[in-house]
Amino acid sequence: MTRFRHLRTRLTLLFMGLFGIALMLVAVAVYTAITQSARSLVRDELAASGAVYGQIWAAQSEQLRQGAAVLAQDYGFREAIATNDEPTVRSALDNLRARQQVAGALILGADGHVTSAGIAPDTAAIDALWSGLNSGAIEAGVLTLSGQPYQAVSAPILAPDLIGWVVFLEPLDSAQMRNLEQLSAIPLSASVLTAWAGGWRDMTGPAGSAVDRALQAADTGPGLVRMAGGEAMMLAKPLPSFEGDGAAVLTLSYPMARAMRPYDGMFLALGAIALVGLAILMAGTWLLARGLTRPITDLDEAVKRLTNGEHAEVAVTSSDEIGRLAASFNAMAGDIRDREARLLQMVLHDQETGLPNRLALERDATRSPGAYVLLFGIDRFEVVRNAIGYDSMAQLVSALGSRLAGASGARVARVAAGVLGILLEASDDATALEEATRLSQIADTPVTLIGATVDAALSAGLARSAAEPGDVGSVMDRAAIALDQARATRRKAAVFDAAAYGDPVGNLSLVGDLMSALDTPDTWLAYQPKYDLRGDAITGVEALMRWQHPRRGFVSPDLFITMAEETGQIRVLTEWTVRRAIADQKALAAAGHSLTVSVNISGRLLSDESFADFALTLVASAGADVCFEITETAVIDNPEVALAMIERFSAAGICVSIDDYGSGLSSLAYLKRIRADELKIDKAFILGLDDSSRDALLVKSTIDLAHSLGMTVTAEGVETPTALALLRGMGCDTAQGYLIARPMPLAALIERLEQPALVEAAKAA
Ligand code: G
Ligand code: G
Ligand code: MN
Repeated sequence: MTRFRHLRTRLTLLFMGLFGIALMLVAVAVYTAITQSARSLVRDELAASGAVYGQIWAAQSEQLRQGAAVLAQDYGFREAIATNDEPTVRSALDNLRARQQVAGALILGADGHVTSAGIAPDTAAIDALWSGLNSGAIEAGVLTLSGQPYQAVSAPILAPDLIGWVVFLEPLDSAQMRNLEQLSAIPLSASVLTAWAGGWRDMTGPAGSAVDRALQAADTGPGLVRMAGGEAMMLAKPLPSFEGDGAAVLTLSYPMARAMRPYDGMFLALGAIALVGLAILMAGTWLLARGLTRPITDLDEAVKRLTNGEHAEVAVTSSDEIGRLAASFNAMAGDIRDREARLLQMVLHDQETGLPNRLALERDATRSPGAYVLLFGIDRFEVVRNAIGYDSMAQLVSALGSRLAGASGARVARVAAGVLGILLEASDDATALEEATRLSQIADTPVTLIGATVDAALSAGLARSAAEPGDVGSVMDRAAIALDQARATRRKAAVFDAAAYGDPVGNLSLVGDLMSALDTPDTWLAYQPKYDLRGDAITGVEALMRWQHPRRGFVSPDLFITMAEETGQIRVLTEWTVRRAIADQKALAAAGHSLTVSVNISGRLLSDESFADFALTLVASAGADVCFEITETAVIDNPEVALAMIERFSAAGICVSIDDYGSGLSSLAYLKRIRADELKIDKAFILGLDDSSRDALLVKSTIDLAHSLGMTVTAEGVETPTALALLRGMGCDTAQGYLIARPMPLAALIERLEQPALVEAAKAA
């Protein structure tokens, strides 16, 4: 049944099947009743005809017997027989035969002599006749002459002793049978059969055995037999015969097909009525089933629509189970719709402020590709939040949001904790930037929260919604980067600058490349000599890492050091540097130059105690003379730990240097607490020494300050003799810069150290 996809088809087929079965039963019953009645009709008719024939046979026998008796008692005839007067006998026989209209007559003498008229009896027939009559077993019966059955009737001739018999014979031929057939109301066929070679003369095959079967059933009347032409009703009546018992039989038969013929029309009509009924039933059931299943079909389709996320409701047309199901379905669909709406509301809104969220803004942005996404970042968000608390911060964000909404007329979304965003329609970057700047000044008036006022500042980042070829990330990402760019460059607003952003993904893979380039010829340390102004000699070198990328070429240390710091790989890199610097220092010593080697140590590493353990062990075991230049590029996370570590370096005899002094966040407090041996003044001040008396003043006072704190001073970026002379005059201890030498590979350094030219320019200054 699974093959039928529709309930109504199944119902229709079911009903049709049931009706068909009922129809079949009725048809079988009608057919059986009709056949039964037809059979009994035929049976009765055959039985009646059989009885009639019995009477006819008896009457005919009696008539013949009387005729024969008349002749047998005739005196002259008896005389003629007794005297063997053949001509007289014959003439008497002829006369009587003519008078009685008998087909044949014969005289059978007791001595076996035969005189016949009208027939020519054969010896077999004579033998049968004589033995029957002589034994007194039979007086009348069927006698076969040359294959033709005759009704034979005898009368004894007594003179006064038995001298012979008169026998009259009437053929049982087709004419006789036709007469008999005409006596019946139904067109039956009659025939007299005689035994022949174990069967019946002229009746072979199924017909013959049908006769045998009919004979067996003769006691109960006519019976059904199967004949060559189909089923027939047959009555078989044994006739007395001179050839012995059961040697002759009368059969009356009637084919049942003929008996049923009058009903053919009726059966046809019944069949037609059944077919029409079936068709009407089919149409009716289909209509009914469709009516019944329509609401179910509707429900089925509604469920499909609901599954596809469409609106789905079904008409409630009844109050029955299906009607209630439809009503429940509608209620359920409504609930689902409401829940979806609530979910959507939740998904698209910030729970804290109720403002639309990042996703909502993103969706708006994809719908208007010409617009700009404008993000406002609340400056120093965490700091302010820690100061005023989370609840107040949420209020502050809401307040700024409604101010922005009022000023821009746009829907304000909360994109991140400290970031609000709108969609801005603008013709070009310049107008967009102007509007962004105007809007970010919105926070200039303080916001009042629970009676107190809070100052907030906004920075803005802009990005066009439609991505341009080569743009990174989503528009939200680009706007967020633009916000970072604005903050980094201390602008109120900035449009996303792809060039300035660079290629962070590429940079990330760069770090991976760098890690695998360590200990290959692609990486090495370059050394820049440090010139001692008092002794006029090279006393040390600074190790500076170099990397020749197989595809990119020379990569600036500023880039890869920063990347390594930001991805956590700086430790591996620094360990490599320290190891290599110590090895190179050994090589230098072997060449006859004992120089202090300065290695740059990132401020980031000063929170990693295990790095200190590693470095101290390595330096101690090598007995190396190294100086650690602490670069302050990154914020030192934990000053306490950093200072303790610096103490450990000092205690282990490693010279500690404050690198790039003046460019970072160095404060007097920092100088006071750090236990350093050397201060390296940032090259920015030294490069400006020639033409800025202000820089000269700063350098001079820094040198004095460092000296008074017990530190030596190194000046970086010494490019001119003038600068060197000035530094010398200011009491600077060491100079480093292009004037003396650029950073160079180890081999070049060893070569240059042999040449007095290296220090000549510096000496002269
Ligand atoms: O060598 P260059 O001249 O371009 O140096 C750029 C920056 O890279 C300098 O500030 C220097 O401190 C830093 N630098 C060079 N090599 C190393 C190193 O091995 N480790 C650390 N931490 N910084 C280095
Ligand atoms: O570690 P530190 O930041 O001090 O690294 C020194 C940096 O200064 C290196 O990048 C080095 O190449 C660079 N440098 C060294 N001498 C000079 C110089 O005389 N002029 C300029 N412009 N840069 C220098
Ligand atoms: Mn340095």
